[in-house]
Amino acid sequence: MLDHTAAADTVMTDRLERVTAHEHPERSLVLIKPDGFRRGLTGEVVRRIEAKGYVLVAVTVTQAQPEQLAAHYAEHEGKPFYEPLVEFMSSGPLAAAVIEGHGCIAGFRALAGATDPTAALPGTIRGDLARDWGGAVQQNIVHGSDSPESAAREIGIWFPELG
Ligand code: DAT
Ligand code: MG
Repeated sequence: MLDHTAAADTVMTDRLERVTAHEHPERSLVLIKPDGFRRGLTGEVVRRIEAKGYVLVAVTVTQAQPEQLAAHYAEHEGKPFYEPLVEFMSSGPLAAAVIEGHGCIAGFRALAGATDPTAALPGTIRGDLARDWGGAVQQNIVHGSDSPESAAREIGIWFPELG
């Protein structure tokens, strides 16, 4: 015989889990780097994010501060491209955004394409919109968080009010 109380509990649990899952979908930190911002590609990047189905939680235009870049790129300190990278990221305004949606961390990295714009496949942001200019650092239009831990850390750097 069906236990109506247990059945109702199960339905309620499923509903709560669904509600909870939708209330806390994954978030990622996206930067439209100074090359992308300068070239007027912010809208094109946001268009691709929205066309994919991810939702903008926050977006702002800002001049990156040295402390923000030191924190953001701490993992690359000491690498040959680190100083050129910080200089490039300081070379003009950038747009920072928090996007939301299940799987959006990996999903945006797929939209962005490979780090090296020469290798990035056509159809990706970097493949379609970026190229190698022969400099010490690759200018590749966008940054996207690479893990949930990075996303939480990076959102705290660029949007302390959301961290
Ligand atoms: P990604 O931005 O794809 O996560 P990353 O975190 O390894 O790549 O490096 C940060 C940025 O530094 C990258 O977007 C472009 C630049 N960069 C990385 N590796 C480089 C290299 N070998 N030569 C020149 N620039 C590089
Ligand atoms: Mg990275």
